[in-house]
Amino acid sequence: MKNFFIISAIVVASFLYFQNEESLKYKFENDFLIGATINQEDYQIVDEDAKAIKIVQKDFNAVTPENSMKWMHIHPEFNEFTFSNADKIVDFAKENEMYLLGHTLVWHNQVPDYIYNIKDKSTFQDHIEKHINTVVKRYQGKVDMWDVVNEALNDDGSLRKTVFLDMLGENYIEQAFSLANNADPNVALAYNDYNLYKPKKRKGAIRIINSLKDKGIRVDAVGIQAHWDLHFPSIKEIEQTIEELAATGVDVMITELDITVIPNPYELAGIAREEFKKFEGDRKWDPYQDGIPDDIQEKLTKRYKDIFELFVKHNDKISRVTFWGINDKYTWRNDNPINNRTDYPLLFDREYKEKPAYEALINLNN
Ligand code: 9MR
Repeated sequence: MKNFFIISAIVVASFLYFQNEESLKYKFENDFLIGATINQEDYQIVDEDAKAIKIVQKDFNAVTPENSMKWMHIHPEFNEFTFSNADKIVDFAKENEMYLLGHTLVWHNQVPDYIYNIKDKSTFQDHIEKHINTVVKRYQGKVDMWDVVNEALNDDGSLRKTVFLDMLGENYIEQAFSLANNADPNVALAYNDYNLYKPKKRKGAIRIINSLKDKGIRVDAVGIQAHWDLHFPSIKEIEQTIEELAATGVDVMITELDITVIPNPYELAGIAREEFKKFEGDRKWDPYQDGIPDDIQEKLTKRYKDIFELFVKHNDKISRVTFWGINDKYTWRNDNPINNRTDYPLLFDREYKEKPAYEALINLNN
């Protein structure tokens, strides 16, 4: 009998402990969903990076496949789909009752080469239809929202020249949303882009959303990617972005948040990817190889605090905030555009430990 009471007490105590466990998803449960990405390439789902997976389970209630659902991975050949990695993430989201974002159906990047060899417009048209139908239908009832079109705009608000624009003309965006809607009328549909704090680009996004709506084509959300740095964009610019996008009537989501702390090679913009090779290992572009200095850590912490205070203030407009990655070890920032750098953009460090920015968010007044 005595043992029974001791065991029951332990069970109740652990239940209470885990209920109160520090966790971003509980912290912001009345504000918005909190997401992270899971990558397929060399870790996490494939190699079962257990530590990263534990973090996702403890702190997050939304997940985005960082690469596995992109065209080149899921539809690598004209007549071939490879679903295995995406399926693993879909199963993971289901087992853990997480919101799942499908990323992404139509994007000019990470498309397989065969796409460029389709010369006939009607074949191209049929093919994009097949792609959207197959992928969306496969994950019907499992994916909560699709990034239907990703990064269709130039910074000046005009449409980016892509293979989709070339082959289908300006209304490829409408076509993509209609096809996604026909494939699954219940899944939410989003337009996703970066640099939306730039007024001209933001206008372009608003134009896309309004024109879809005017034509009676369903669009439910807009994704602000949020690959930002310690200073830009300003809180004021971010606020204006959230307010103006929300005024279109669609949900606003922060879809790819990370804050780089190392120099952004803006001045190198425009040079070819291979040319960045010569900067690899150069301290000028990679100053914190031995660790993040205290003052930079403090700046990062303050930056995250300021940004989340703003998100909480607009919790009536923002329904999800997703980080682009889990910890600093595997962020895309380490390899873009210069390979092998040491960046610190996320809330968990290279040892999977919570950073001061994490604590600042857990202690935020919301
Ligand atoms: O994080 C992704 C990285 O692993 C890929 O190599 C890269 C390829 O372009 O894409 C990264 O994710 C991008 C996302 O899909 C769309 N917005 C920008 C993200 C960072 O580049």
